[in-house]
Amino acid sequence: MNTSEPVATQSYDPPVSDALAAFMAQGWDRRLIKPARADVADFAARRRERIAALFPGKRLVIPAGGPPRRSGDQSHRFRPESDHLWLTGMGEPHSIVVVDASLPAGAVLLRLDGERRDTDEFWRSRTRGEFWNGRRLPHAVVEYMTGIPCQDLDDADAFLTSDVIVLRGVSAPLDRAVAASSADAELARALSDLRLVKDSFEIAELTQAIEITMRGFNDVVAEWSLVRAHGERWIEGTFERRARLEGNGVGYASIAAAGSHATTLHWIDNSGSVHDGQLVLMDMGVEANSLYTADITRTIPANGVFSDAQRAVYEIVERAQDAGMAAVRPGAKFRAFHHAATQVLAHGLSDLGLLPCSVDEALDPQSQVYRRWTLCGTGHMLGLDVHDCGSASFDVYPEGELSAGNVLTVEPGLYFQEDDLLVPPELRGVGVRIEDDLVVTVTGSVNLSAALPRTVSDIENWFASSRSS
Ligand SMILES: [Mn+2]
Repeated sequence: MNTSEPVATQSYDPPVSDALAAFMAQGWDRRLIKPARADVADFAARRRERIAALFPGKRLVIPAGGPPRRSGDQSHRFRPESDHLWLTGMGEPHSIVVVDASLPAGAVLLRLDGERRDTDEFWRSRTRGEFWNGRRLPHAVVEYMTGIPCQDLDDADAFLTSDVIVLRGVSAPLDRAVAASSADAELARALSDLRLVKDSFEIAELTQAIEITMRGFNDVVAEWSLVRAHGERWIEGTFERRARLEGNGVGYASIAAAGSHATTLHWIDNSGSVHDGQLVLMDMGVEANSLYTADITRTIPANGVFSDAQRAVYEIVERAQDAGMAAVRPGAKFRAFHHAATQVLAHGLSDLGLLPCSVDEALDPQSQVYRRWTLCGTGHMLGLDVHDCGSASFDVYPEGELSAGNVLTVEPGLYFQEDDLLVPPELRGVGVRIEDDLVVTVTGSVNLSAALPRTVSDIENWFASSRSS
């Protein structure tokens, strides 16, 4: 059935000849309508060239993964694997990027195309259907955005030849489809090694994530009377509202830890109340829409003023962080800032009369007894993942040297468990951590989160001014 009708020309329009009509009907290609090329596209292209150069003649396969199962038939919101995002600037569920210099554009993006209506998948599939999960971009649009040719995910087998190297542990179907190789771990390591040094796009995105995070902390302090009324849950909810408003969400599970909860390093229940006399430790970071995350910790008194004992502990940690941050510069060993900070912590613990031996004895690698109260390292790389580049070579990170473009946290802490008989009662259940995010520059470093109140007086003023306003 032909449902088309001749188009009536308005009487005042010029008549249309058959030749014009035929001429107008040819010579178009809708794919030439170019959406904006993503800002990250050129950076991602260079990243693909760099990883390809490390594996000459090889085919590298890096999946984005899919939404993780929560319970029953429910999934968590999808968040792509960082290596995939870093190489493509895209992060669609189930997508796979193949990097191979022998391919026409050096890479191909295997993905679910948009607008398919030739099967009933679009309205029936809970996992892939557009009517369940939202419209997908057509291949042509993604090609313009990324500069990477796109192919249907259903045609992936043609690209998964026998000797490919796969980023494992991200996509179970892909892991099953391709035999494991000893080179797989090398690929994960090489990607982490390359991601250690951030390009200008990444520094800008991290800076934005940190700025949003600082606004989130300010939101929490501005609502402190509600925190007092409702406890840790109000901290989590208030911060995460800011994270969703201006970013993708939080970059890791927020830690809102009042009183002795702060001595649990990863307290993420955030279900406790907040009482006068407690310190409240908040370790929270916004993940920007580009999926770069901040990671900041502040420890503040519930009633806005430090007690003498709390101030003594806090100022030890503050001095340790000062020493740590001062040791962050290009050419320094990665571990140097940790050693600088722990020196101060050990001296502080000695000054508090807690060490069972001299400071030198405690710092001896054969002893390290001060770690009863410091528990963990002093910082880590930061980027698309909060603990970034976790697969990097041991001799590059953590045994390597810092270089310009590294972004890392400096976060010393002291943690006195509530059942610790070796500390005086007034310190039991006190946990203090201070964490800022630094970028290594060619001459030293810049604290990107320096605008957030940090010293004892800054924090007490922060409270006083937020209450009066
Ligand atoms: Mn951290």
